Amino acid sequence: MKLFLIALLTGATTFATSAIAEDHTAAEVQIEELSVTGAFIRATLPHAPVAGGYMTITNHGTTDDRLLSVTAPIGDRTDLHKMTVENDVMTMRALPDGLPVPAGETVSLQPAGHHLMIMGLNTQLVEGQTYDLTLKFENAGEVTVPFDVLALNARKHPGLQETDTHAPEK
Ligand SMILES: [Cu+2]
Repeated sequence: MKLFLIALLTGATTFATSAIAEDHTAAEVQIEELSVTGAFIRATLPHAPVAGGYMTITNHGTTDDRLLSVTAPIGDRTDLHKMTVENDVMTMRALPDGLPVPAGETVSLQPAGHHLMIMGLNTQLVEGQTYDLTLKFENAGEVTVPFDVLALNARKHPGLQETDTHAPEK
């Protein structure tokens, strides 16, 4: 049974790698002193109720900022989530006060770390699509960011050159 599962996972990985071989360029969006890069949402199976969103936010300024909320046209609401491991079990918690983006720092939202969770998804997300999500920051204000839909198991945007990420890899 375990071998079967590994075979399945390996197959899925191979599929994803070939699927993203086509050239995706990660958009970089600037707002005030912030830049947002590598934004993507994972594709979903039909009728999936939720989808995960990921991106990297860099604060080039000298003032701390905070991602307060996100709105997406494809769901009822979008939550900011934090992934934590408790007793070897991964759990997700909402970040009711938003996500801090301290001055001079880069914050990565990525699988197994902080992420956006689009709830009440109203459409199936298919690789190759792009959706505009609106991010609202405490200081920088509102900005619209294009999120590319990548493979179901995508771990990062292939157009993102950044190698330094802070969230734990699990
Ligand atoms: Cu979540």
